[in-house]
Amino acid sequence: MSKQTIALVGAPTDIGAGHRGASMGPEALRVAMIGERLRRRGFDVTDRGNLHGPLNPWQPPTDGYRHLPEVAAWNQAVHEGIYGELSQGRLPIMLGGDHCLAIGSVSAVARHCREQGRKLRVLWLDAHTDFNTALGTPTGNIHGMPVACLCGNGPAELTGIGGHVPAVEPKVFRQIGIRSVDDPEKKLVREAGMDVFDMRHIDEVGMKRTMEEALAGIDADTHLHVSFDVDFLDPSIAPGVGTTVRGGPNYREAQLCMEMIADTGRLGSLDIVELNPAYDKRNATAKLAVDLVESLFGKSTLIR
Ligand code: B3U
Ligand code: MN
Ligand code: MN
Repeated sequence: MSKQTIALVGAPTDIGAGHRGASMGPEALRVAMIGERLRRRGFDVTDRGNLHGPLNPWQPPTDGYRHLPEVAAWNQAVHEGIYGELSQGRLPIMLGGDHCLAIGSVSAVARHCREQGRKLRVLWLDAHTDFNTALGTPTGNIHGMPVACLCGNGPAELTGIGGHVPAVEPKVFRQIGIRSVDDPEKKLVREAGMDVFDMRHIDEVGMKRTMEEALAGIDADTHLHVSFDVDFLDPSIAPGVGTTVRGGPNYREAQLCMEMIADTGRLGSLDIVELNPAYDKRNATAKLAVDLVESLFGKSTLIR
């Protein structure tokens, strides 16, 4: 069998975030040698460079959304970029950028799966459920809304990306690491029947059982997409994000999470988002993210 080709696709923007700096994420991941590390693991890695989109005008929200036209333009570019890589048989890694960009990437993966007749499972590793709408958002920041938009609850400019509304059903998601949800958002998450493995659950049953539950039902026909918001991690190990929330997975829990995903052999695409070098310490969070991505792609300390 020929080597699996991984395509790195940079999306250098903080257009959906409440803090500036996630736009520097792709370069920080490159500096942390994401390409070389994966190549060393035996993958054929091509860096496709960066996508392009509008500058961040840094305006207040209008009608509950900040930068809606610019967010739509970026997501259109991400959708096309990621869909193109999947169509070529490559495994895309989107180097974000803030989490609003998952509207483009996940809709592209969903479109690819529909065309290939494959099932989709999305693991949403995050401190937040990102299920806000214009009515409930405390900020207007669209990085708090991508899951809602993907499920068809959002403005037409975003729900329509990829041409299939909704892009996905709530049941494809498994959200892991959740510990910050706004009250109106909580109600929507409950109504949608979203599968949420929050930190309370991880504390009670442990990461091993949590991941067994989140990965249950995955088979040879499943495309697994991982949307890795770096604020998933505890801020003591990952300070380089805009919105830190304490009480996240520690280093060992995060490694186990990635290793158990790798063990399925079904990983088909990945987002790395919300890495913010402006808040980082000597690129430590980028290095940690790359370390975890290596585990996600099969690096293991197992001797047995
Ligand atoms: N739920 C809050 C905060 C937030 C969501 N995602 C991030 N922050 N990164 C909001 O603004 O929607
Ligand atoms: Mn997020
Ligand atoms: Mn988050």
